[in-house]
Amino acid sequence: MAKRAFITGITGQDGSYLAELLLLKGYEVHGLIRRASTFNTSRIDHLYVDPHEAEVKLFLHYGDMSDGARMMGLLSQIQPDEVYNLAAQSHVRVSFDEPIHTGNTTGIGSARLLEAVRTIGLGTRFYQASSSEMFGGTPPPQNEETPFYPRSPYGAAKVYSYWMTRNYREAYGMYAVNGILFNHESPRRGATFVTRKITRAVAAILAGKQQDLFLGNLDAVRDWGYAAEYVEGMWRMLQADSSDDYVLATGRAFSVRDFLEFAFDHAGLDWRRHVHFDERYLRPTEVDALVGDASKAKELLDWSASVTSPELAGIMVDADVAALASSDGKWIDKVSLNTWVSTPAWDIQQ
Ligand code: NAP
Ligand code: F7E
Repeated sequence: MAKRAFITGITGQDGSYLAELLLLKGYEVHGLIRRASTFNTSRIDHLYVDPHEAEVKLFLHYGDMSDGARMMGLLSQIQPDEVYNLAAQSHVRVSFDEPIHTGNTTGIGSARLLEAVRTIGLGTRFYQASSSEMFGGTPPPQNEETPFYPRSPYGAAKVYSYWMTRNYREAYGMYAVNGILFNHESPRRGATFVTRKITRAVAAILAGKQQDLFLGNLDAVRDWGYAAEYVEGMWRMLQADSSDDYVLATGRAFSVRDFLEFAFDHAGLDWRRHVHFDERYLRPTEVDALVGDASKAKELLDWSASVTSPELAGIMVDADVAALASSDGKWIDKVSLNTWVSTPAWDIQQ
């Protein structure tokens, strides 16, 4: 019998890579998607199979992290072996604008799902997408023993989900793990996270569609890995003999300025001629430095990251240049030019 997995956040960056990985491993994959007035499945459209032509292994279900009754109903119906909770309002800057919504989805949403898993009582294994943002103000290197000091509503919501996951493990003996993942990026990264904002700008500047890129704090230090490698780590956490919490990271530290250098250099451009400061991209409280120590995952899961930030910047620039070229330059017209460059047309700070 094929294993059955349920993924929340399947339309996101990580959800799309995880769905690919699990399908390759022979799983039947079920994903939760939000009903939207526009299509939000572009990252998983390539996995669609026409049920008239082949056996379907990927099923999508409407639902929302704010709707616990729906989760209960879905899990009773699907009866998954593994649940991956990846859904979240995942943008740190946006969480300052929407703290209550972020708490409801990124925080209490996990509790709704844990409660549904506990109630169906089938021994389902549970993965929680915890984040290095939980460490926030605690200086690096950070590992599983590092104290939390969240510096945003997003970080605080993730700390709540982390402890709920541990509590369900300890109170009810559930197989429930926290993957504490440091920043991981890819050509599928959301366009308003700093790495993708930079690599898309590089492609647009090369194509002569854009001249300026507006950014906030260039001194922030992050440990950027490649998302496609991190989903393998998630899966391994659910295959271990017992449940535990693990950090996934590259262990390498780079600033936003360094990433700019890698991305612009890769395209033969000088970032200093294009990048400008805009205070609207600063956060009320910043996380200065996140650098992970993933030695526990190496030792117990045999997982380690092989792609580091300089290489990742190249992968992302190449993908954005190719995407722009393959759409014959028309992509820039899909939305107003201002939404693609760094100055939003409306006053949303991201
Ligand atoms: P992402 O691209 O922003 O994807 C988030 C997913 O959550 C999307 O599928 C989104 O659906 C869904 N979602 C948001 N609100 C929802 C709601 N109320 N109900 C149902 N679904 C909802 O995030 P990601 O980068 O793939 O990250 C995956 C998870 O890992 C997130 O929980 C994130 O917080 C966490 N994390 C990420 C990183 C990182 O560096 N990427 C690091 C540590 C932890 P739509 O497509 O409809 O918006
Ligand atoms: O910011 C600085 C910004 O938004 C990185 C999420 O996946 O990783 C992500 O959170 C740094 C910050 O990611 C701009 O101030 C400068 O210091 O790409 P980001 P993040 O906040 O680290 C963690 C691990 C998660 O869990 C989250 O879900 O870059 N920065 N200028 C900027 N950031 C943005 N977005 N835009 C700028 O213009």
